[in-house]
Amino acid sequence: MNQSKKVKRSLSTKLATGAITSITALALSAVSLQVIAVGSEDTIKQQPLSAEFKKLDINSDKQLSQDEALKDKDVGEYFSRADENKDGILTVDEYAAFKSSIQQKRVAAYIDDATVTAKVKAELIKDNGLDGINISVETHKGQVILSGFVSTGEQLLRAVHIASGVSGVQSVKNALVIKG
Ligand SMILES: [Ca+2]
Ligand SMILES: [Ca+2]
Repeated sequence: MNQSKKVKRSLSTKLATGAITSITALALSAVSLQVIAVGSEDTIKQQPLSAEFKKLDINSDKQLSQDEALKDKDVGEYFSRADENKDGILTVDEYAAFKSSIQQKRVAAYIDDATVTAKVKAELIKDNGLDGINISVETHKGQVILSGFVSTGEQLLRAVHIASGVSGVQSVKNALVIKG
């Protein structure tokens, strides 16, 4: 393994650890997250996950029964998906593979939402008809929420229209208020 790969691996290990405790802790810029996420594809057998596995494995038989797995919210809910060979128990490999795939999806979803927010903001700022208006943009799973004040109904419709046209936007919820 070359040096840059090693650095990436250790970064992505940290990322994986953060994703377990709180996804909101990943409030880094979308750009740096994207760089880290690229390296996270090969982090299946990292320390943090095997440590978690040990904690869950109450009877220390190196496998998780469905009851033991219940204590982990992700795996408890999707046990059969995590149990790849369908033998009713999870090995550390099955557990780690499932957990890391979930974490990667979360990171990817977070990056997507942050990117969509940035793109919508950029488009709104670019638009002359909305000049000087401060619109807040939030995105959750592709749903964009616009809030703040506009001067006219026309501006409101324009903002919603612009946001709807941004790639990655699933829907736009309007919470804009027309200043009377
Ligand atoms: Ca066990
Ligand atoms: Ca299994």
